[in-house]
Amino acid sequence: MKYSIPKTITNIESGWCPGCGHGIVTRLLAETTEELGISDKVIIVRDVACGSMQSGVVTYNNIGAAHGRTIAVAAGAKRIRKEDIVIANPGDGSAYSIGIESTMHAALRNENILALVVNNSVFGMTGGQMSPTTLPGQKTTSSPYGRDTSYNGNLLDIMKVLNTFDIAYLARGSVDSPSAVMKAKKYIKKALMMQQDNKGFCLVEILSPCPTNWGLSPEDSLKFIKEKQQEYFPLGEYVDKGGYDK
Ligand SMILES: Cc1ncc(C[n+]2csc(CCOP(=O)(O)OP(=O)(O)O)c2C)c(N)n1
Ligand code: SF4
Repeated sequence: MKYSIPKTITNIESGWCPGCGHGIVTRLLAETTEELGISDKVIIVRDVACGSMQSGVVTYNNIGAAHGRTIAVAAGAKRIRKEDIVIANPGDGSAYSIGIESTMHAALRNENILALVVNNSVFGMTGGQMSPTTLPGQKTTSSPYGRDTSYNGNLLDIMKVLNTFDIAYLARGSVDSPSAVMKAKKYIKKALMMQQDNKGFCLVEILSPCPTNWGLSPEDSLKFIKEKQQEYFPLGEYVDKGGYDK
């Protein structure tokens, strides 16, 4: 286990709320790119949502994309800078709501990028509205009586959709416990190795707490992920064309 701070992490205070998962995902990414020796080659594409508060916290080259367009912008950046490692870092609202067509078409084109999606089951930045991954019965600011699937529609499990596509890697991790965090790191690392080997499109989704908009303490938010979110969004690897485990 590594305790030293990755060189790409600065000492600037982040804007994330206490207990937010965005910081954990950023830390995992920083550790992983350092271990692979690729930190200087990373271009990260951030959404205007809570992921944008990564700005200043890590020293990667970065592009700020319009809401929902991180994956499309990352695909474009990779096409012109093939030697670089390009990572889109949207939230679930960005990747599965306004940006769902960018996600689907980047996957259909098997673009050689990593989409690292932080799934907190709400639109975090704008005040906790219902997103495509809000759980049935989950109360949000736009579903105050709980998500009613007969009225609001069913939730979207991207693993069920993309596992039929010809892509390189598809996995879902979580940050609800130390062991889950280590597994999530393994998924991110594998996806980045695949990009280095030009295998194609990789999507890694991380179940992540948003204590502020869930109205829960940081500790109870982790329980919510384990007991509720994972019931609808099972963890694991769904597509793996890397062959690195053999
Ligand atoms: C074109 C456009 N539509 C809507 C918005 C408002 N907006 C900003 S962030 C956001 C949702 C953020 O949710 P998510 O992508 O899940 O990220 P999170 O903040 O939860 O990490 C919305 C609707 C915007 N900035 N631009
Ligand atoms: S609103 Fe939620 S996602 Fe955004 S920084 Fe706070 S805890 Fe994180």
